[in-house]
Amino acid sequence: MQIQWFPGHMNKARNEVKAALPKVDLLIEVLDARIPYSSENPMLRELRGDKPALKVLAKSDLADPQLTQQWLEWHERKDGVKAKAITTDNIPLIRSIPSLCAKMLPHKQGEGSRIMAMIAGIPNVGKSTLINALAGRTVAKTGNEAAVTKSQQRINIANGISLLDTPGMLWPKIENPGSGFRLAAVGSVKETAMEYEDVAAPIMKYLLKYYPDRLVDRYGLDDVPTDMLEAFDTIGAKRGCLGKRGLVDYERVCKIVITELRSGRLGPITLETPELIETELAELEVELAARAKEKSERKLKRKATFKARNQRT
Ligand SMILES: Nc1nc2c(ncn2[C@@H]2O[C@H](COP(=O)(O)OP(=O)(O)O)[C@@H](O)[C@H]2O)c(=O)[nH]1
Ligand SMILES: [Mg+2]
Repeated sequence: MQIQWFPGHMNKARNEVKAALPKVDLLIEVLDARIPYSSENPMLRELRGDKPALKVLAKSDLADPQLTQQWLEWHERKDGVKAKAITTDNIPLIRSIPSLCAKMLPHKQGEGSRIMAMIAGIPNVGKSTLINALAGRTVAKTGNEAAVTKSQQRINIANGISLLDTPGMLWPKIENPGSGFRLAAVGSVKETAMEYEDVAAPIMKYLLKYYPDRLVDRYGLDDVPTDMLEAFDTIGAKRGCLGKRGLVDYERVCKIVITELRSGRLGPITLETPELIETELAELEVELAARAKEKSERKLKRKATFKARNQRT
């Protein structure tokens, strides 16, 4: 499954974030705690330069607490920035963010000086919800991503911190195919750009490996299914997803599993582990190298053909 992102959109998003950065002292990058690697924007580190940053793993109520801890450590180690898990309905946790930001910029503390912060992240990670939670009132529209508001109001939050009311919009990871289906599974890809079956099949394989008991509990199964197909067949039958001739309607059962996963009804689940990502990245490197080799061989062949043809004339 490949996410379609157009270079024009990506450039526009990058330019908007770039334009806002000079006014900003600190960047808060929001990630989805269920996919703490795949919801990261590959470009942001380069864009922010030396500017202090805080990574926030939002929706941690939907994620596996043990893996959230591992991912926080992973991000802090990799980027040398502070990382924090939040859920937007936990007010004390939200209140700790401004004081954390203030501590990151000690030289900016003092009378009259304010710290300007900007929230950035890919669609659907919880940026607007976080802005509203920090502001203590509704200033940003949540849910469906609206067109970028041009206003960019400053909102005073706490501890001498001001926040831009419009989040920086970024695009998701597009090279790693594994990231693609996980982004779709949590709802960061438009429904029209995905097929439930393409998303649910690899997700089911992951669930069978990492969370088999949750499947057994949720769907009242007698045993852990031996493979992905058996899982959909059994769950489909249990949920009455039978089509013609009593065969399981895979589209329907796939949609049920993805919907229940998204809403947290399968329990708190994280869809990637640091080890899994390391493996995928190593595989991706091999594939990209193979693609590059193929491309350069094609180029050489074309040159040789051109040369041979034109020597004869
Ligand atoms: N369970 C849960 N849902 C959240 C949390 N934060 C945001 N959401 C939901 O995630 C969806 C997307 O949030 P939104 O703030 O619009 O994301 P944005 O596109 O990054 O601005 C909304 O339905 C929110 O209600 C959270 O901490 N926990
Ligand atoms: Mg939003």
